Amino acid sequence: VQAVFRSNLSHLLELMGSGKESLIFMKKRTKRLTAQWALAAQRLAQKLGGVQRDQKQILVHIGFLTEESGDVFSPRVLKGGPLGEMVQWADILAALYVLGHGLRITVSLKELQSNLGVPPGRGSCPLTVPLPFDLVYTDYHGLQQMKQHMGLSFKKYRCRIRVIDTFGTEPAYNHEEYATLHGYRTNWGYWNLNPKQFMTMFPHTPDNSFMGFVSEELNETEKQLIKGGKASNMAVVYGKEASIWKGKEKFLSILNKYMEIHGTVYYESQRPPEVPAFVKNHGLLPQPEFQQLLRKAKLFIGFGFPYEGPAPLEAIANGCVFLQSRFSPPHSSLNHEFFRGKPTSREVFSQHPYAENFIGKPHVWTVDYNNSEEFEAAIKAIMRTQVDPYLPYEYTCEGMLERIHAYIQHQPGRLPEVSEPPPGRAQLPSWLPQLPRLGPVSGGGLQCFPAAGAL
Ligand code: U2F
Repeated sequence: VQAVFRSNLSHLLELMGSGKESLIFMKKRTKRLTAQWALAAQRLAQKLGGVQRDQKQILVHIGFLTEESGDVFSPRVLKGGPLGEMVQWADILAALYVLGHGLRITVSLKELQSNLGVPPGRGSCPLTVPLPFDLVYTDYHGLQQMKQHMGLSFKKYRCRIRVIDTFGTEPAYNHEEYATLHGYRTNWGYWNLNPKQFMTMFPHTPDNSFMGFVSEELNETEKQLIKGGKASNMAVVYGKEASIWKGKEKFLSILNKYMEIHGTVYYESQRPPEVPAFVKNHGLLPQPEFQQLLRKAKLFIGFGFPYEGPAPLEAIANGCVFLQSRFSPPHSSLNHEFFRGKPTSREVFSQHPYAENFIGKPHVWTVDYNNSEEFEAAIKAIMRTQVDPYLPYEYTCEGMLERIHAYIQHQPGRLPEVSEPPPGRAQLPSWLPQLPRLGPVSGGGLQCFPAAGAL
């Protein structure tokens, strides 16, 4: 069966189910981006000409949303908790659907079992049951659940699985024997998958694959309108959880000398004590209202956390300059609590290495926040700088569709298992759309992606 591009997403919205706050967030996003996806599908169809695409049967099992894994995210959707993962899953679903593949979506163990053909209540299935899917997209939680409940089928079919893995998994941590011998075993496991089966949020290593997400796109009229409507002295702080603001009074008071500071920090009844009185706090905003705020602002400023989220790309796409701190020494699982136990020792040289390395000035300024003069000089220079809204192609709907199409078409459904860790850093396959680099590479540059062989 041939895959046919789809531009009506209402059936996808039904497939996504309902109830959880996280699903509601994702569905609203998908609905809002429908026109953008449809246009991208048209463009990609034109680009591909009449190329034949097989329709794949795909299961998407979002493990972190299942009750069985604790579902810690859904209750925090309206409280400033992480939304980056939900942004990404919503976009993955949309892309697969728009590309015309057959989709099943599961967010509970029960649904997973019934789709896998595992008898419910049986725990692990002792037999090899044929897997009715060509591809399965899941996360680390889902992987664990599949291993527990698929019995012998898991080993047989694990080459069809793709793991959505924000920060990536380095080969040394993936390869069981190597991990065991060299101290790279983590709680997330040593799954002996092909490292290409792990798909990251940003393109930071060719060892894994790059999945990404999309940002809302502007047309020329909107771009002009935004440029005209910018308040040159308006700053929005990156951080919807109050803890991110803790200990940042010094920077906030310097910034306050020049700009009107806005925040979108979640609060229950009172202003969180971490947010100074001179800040205009809007509370956590629905995504479209957050975009509107970014459209008016000149500066989006990060204080070091969260790492590698979608918001800076949205800010840059809406014509903001993103100012962030350089990390020296770099942060990694060896020295920072957040990364501890993650299956990677990649060193992160700033809050958002992708923004630093792939976008750079004039859109992105990475400075040493410990140096108040450098910090203050950057703010002054940014206020004088004119920037256009900018969205890298790989984060447009067309870019994401093209990439996922390329993976499905060219990456074999059955990725061979690894027998030993690859000797060095993998090369990007030639069929993958290449990523252009803008701005100068500063700081750690690509050195922050150490070669697997160097470990
Ligand atoms: C990242 O997760 P976060 O959710 O903290 O990432 P953000 O970049 O802050 O933003 C996610 C979305 O939240 C939206 C905004 C972004 O698309 O439009 N938003 C909103 O709806 N309302 C608001 O008031 C403010 C923002 C990352 F994505 C995860 O992978 C990491 O686990 C996490 C921790 O490093 O950081």
